[in-house]
Amino acid sequence: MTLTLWGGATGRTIRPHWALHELGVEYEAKLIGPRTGETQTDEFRALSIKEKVPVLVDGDLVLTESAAIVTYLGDKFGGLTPAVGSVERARYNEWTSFILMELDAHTLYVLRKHGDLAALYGEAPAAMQAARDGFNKQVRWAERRLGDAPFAVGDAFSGVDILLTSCLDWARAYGFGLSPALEAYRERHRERPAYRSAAELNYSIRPGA
Ligand SMILES: N[C@@H](CCC(=O)N[C@@H](CS)C(=O)NCC(=O)O)C(=O)O
Repeated sequence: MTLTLWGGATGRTIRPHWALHELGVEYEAKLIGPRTGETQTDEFRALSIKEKVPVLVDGDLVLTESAAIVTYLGDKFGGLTPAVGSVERARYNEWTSFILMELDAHTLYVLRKHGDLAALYGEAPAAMQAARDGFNKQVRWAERRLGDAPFAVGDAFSGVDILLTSCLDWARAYGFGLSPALEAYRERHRERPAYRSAAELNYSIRPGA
């Protein structure tokens, strides 16, 4: 049965596209963008009343949340995720929670909400400053944990590298400086063929205003 992945145009939607390209899994891409009205159609709302992308459909399974989709794909197709119960899996989970909360939701997304999307969410200069400071503080944990290692978890590319690179791309787009080691890590992963093909697809559409 063909997998269907809904969504494109953003640093969150590239995550599952990249995972599918790494795994070499065929799928149908329904490239709808945020704030285009396409997440509010009856067809899409029947899948997710969150009205947010990405969404994966695999038979009867409708799965939301970019990190959950990447992890599901890794587990299902045998790559990108360490074995359940291993130390590596504990580290995978630790990194995933850290990236989603400390680099995505609490900091970069706050900058997005009250920066580019201030017309929707309102101006909040103090929250913006706290988010900038918070990102600079939290990213130090990633720097220290990663060191000069090529991969975040163990000695293989994993879903964590997808999530982390997507946030580092986002941070660079927002003008954050990264340590030389983090910048080298980001550049290396952006050179992967699967990143390039996924990015070409994901960014072939643009978000709405
Ligand atoms: N925590 C979710 C966040 C999903 C999310 O916020 N998606 C945004 C695009 S990055 C969206 O679809 N917004 C819908 C809209 O604004 O129309 C994830 O990681 O998948």
